[in-house]
Amino acid sequence: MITVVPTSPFADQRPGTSGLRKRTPVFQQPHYLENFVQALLDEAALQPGQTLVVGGDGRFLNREAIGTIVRMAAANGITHVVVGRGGLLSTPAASHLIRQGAAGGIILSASHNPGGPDGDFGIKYNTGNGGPAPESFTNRVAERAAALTSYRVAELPAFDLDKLGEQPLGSLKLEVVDPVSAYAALMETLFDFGAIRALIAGGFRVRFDAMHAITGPYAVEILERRLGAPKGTVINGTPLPDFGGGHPDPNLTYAPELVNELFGDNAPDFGAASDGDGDRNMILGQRFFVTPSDSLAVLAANATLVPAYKSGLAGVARSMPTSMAVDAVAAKLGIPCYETPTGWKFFGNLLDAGRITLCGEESFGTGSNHVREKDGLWAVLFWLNVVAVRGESVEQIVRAHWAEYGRNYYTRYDYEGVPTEAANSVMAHLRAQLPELPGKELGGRMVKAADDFSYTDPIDGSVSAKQGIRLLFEDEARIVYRLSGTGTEGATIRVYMEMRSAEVNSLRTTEDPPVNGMATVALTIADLVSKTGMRQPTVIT
Ligand code: G16
Repeated sequence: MITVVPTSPFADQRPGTSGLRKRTPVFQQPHYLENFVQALLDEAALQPGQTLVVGGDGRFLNREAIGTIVRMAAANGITHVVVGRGGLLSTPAASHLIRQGAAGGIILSASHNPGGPDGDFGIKYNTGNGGPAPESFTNRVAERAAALTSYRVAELPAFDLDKLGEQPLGSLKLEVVDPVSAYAALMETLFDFGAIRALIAGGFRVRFDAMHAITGPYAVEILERRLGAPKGTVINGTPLPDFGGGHPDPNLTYAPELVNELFGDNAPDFGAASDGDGDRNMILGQRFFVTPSDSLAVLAANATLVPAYKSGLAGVARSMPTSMAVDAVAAKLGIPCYETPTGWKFFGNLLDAGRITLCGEESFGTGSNHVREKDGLWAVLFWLNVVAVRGESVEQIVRAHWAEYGRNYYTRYDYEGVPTEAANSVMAHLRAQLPELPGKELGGRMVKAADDFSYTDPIDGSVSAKQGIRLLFEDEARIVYRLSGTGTEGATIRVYMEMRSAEVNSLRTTEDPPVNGMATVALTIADLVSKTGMRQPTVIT
């Protein structure tokens, strides 16, 4: 039986950088999730016979939300839903499953944001290419959600998300699949598992922190079972609804257990972590942190050492605020390097059109054309494959890279929980100064150009304006300001600073990088401290 439930729209159902992310209690309001799902399903308009993939990172509310989505899918005429067992699917694994012939997928996650009753929840739609729906789609979803008057939900026989196989539910076939096996098989086709296995068998010590998030089962299967790493290589490997109270964001601040071990005595050779939904990664060597921007550049430079990319890269892409380290690699390889706005969705068209093979972001995301999401474990395996072939440590590889391509120092200051008006006033103040900044000297550097980044997609011609304020200096240094599109409380101002240096090997990455000297200029121009009242950033990466 199908019920049409009358509802009224919520004022805040506009997806951000990556779907709709809100505090969990917001999603627990009556009709809140249902309204948004109805808007998604209306816009996706799946036809009978088409498949919808559904899964999430296992955070609080995941299972209940999936139950609701299955009932609403049935009521909206969808005849085949594929769900990961227990409702679990990492974001890259969901992308892969969608690409196996589904029309689209719904992914439940608030990524690296904490979960639980007081944490965050999120939902997004991926299209048939496996990638996050483009802005044109999410804008229409927002319009539909803002005008919604009812949603449809079906009464179904009981179903079991923990039972593998097909369950007929009237006109809907629910198929519960193992969340790991197809993804693990895909990884085996991309990388030289034999070489990595031999590296590990030879005593190379790996530690992977799954942060009690989705990648635990994937990492145990791939690193411990298929690659022979000792049991215990994966720590915090059981996904928990509240991530064990942690903040599943793989960086130097939020992965202290891993960081302490890798920077301590008797450190393993290689450390890595992934986030809530498994698409981000952090790479560490022994007492060595690889910045995400450098990681992208190193992987691009070494791609031909890996089976999947042995014939070379068609091109690379990075989001605008990501450091320009990969640009230097692209220039040397003679391949195009695209600069897109922040948001993985902007890489989709370039990947689909075959213009790029690898892409990445400063926000701990790296990926390739194997799926249409960034992929944490993929990046770990890529690094292990490169280490196995080169026979050098992580630090040696990065230092050799700097020596060859130059070094981009990079830092990001985040100001979280800023009142929206104050954040908007910072951006407006910057925008107002753009015409007069070129030609000015700031902190000993000459401003070459200043603009508000606008992107024209080279494939479909769509334009995304106001994607971040850029101050470009004559010596290739940059300061970038933008508002995050993933926060759930107030606004987050991000200030990105970058400079290139010939002093490539004089400093360890953990020492205060010279780029921090740019902060005074960045904050003064923005009048950030007086407008926000925040003397210090909340997070520095
Ligand atoms: C999402 C997007 C990324 C983006 C990141 C941060 O990642 O997919 O492209 O870089 O958010 O975005 P913002 O700076 O707007 O907060 P994730 O891992 O959170 O899904």
